[in-house]
Amino acid sequence: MTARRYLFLGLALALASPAQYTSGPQNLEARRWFQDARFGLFIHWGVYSVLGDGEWVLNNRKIPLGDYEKLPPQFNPVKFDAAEWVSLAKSAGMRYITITSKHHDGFAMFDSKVSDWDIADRTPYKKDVLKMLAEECRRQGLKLFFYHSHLDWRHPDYYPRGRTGHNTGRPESGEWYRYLDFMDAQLRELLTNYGEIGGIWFDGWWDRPKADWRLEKTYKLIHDLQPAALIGNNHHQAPFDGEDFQMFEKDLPGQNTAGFNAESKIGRLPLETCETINRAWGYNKGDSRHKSVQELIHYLVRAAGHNANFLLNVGPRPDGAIQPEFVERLNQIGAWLRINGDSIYGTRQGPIPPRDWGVTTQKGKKVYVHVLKLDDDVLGLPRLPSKIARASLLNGAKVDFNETALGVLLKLDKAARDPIDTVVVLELL
Ligand code: FHN
Repeated sequence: MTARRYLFLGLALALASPAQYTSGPQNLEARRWFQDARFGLFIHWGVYSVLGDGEWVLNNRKIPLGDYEKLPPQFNPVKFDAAEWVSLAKSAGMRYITITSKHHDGFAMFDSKVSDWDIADRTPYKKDVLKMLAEECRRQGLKLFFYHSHLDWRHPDYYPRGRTGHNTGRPESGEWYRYLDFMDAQLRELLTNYGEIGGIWFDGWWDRPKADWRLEKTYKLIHDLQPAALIGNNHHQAPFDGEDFQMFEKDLPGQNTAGFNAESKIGRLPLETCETINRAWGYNKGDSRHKSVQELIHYLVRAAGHNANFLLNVGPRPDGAIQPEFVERLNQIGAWLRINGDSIYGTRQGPIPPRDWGVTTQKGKKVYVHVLKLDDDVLGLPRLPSKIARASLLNGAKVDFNETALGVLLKLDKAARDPIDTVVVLELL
């Protein structure tokens, strides 16, 4: 083949296959930070909270848009205090917050200039809550991520319709690419007007899995504006090109008890799993099935043992208060983390894969064995990658162990065990 032909072939191949995304040093650093952080606060908040029936109420109750538009005038969160929310997350031991900038109802919780369907233009409160949160997060040293819904039940150009949002009374017409332009314009606002953002947490792709979402263009826009911003997309699939982390909804990576993750293949990106305290994401006044502190700590520990962050949700009330059942639980998790945090923050999955009795995490030469349930006074482990120099509890108390060619036995008397999580530190040689 002549040199000209090679050149031609090369050009044709380059045009046929779009360039793969390679994350730069700032982004890689942000990914490391993200993995070290391990624990974040998810906040689902919007005008739906006025009805106190979760964030899907527009779709579930088949509310005509004309009626739904009566909610923003009733949304006046005078008790919202950004400093209090961020302090609460901090005292829970969380290192970042992910809040809904726009959920499926399309309502922007920020002052958007490309729409008036937003908190500043439609509510008596008028203030941009995301701006206040962004400033407060910076002040208190937490990162802020925005949850942004691809799916939109109100925008006229979200057409053809997907699986949901059919009963809101929109005309059966619309210009799909005009909708995507609108979404990109709002994302540009979020990545321009709120300082350094941790990243964007997309959701709703699954509403139209076959559609051309133009993700490459949207992801490029985000990374061009803020190269360190991490993109995750709750599409329930293996990660797509251009994404920086992968999330699992209501399940640990690799599991599918909630039914969202049948197609979620674990990729090679940092992982996150999200869960609710009761059963609802957005405020639900009738839902009092709150998980116990122990259940929530176990979720955090098991997530770390699966190499994943835990993003724990609250759905604040329409007046801006976070209900006491949530506050109590968050504070108690924080108290636990102040004692046990070394075995969670900055760790990665340990050498023993997750087991029924618990999980392992690891930082350098320290392996943390999290014993969450044990019937006997002895725990048997398979052989570790190197010999154990010392075994102790996190408070320094010595743990007897026996290392043989077959594996390791840890002596864990009931009296010495912690009812929530007995953390044994194995220092490897
Ligand atoms: O439909 C949403 C739901 O309201 C909520 O935001 C959760 C959070 O993971 N995700 C979606 C369902 O996959």
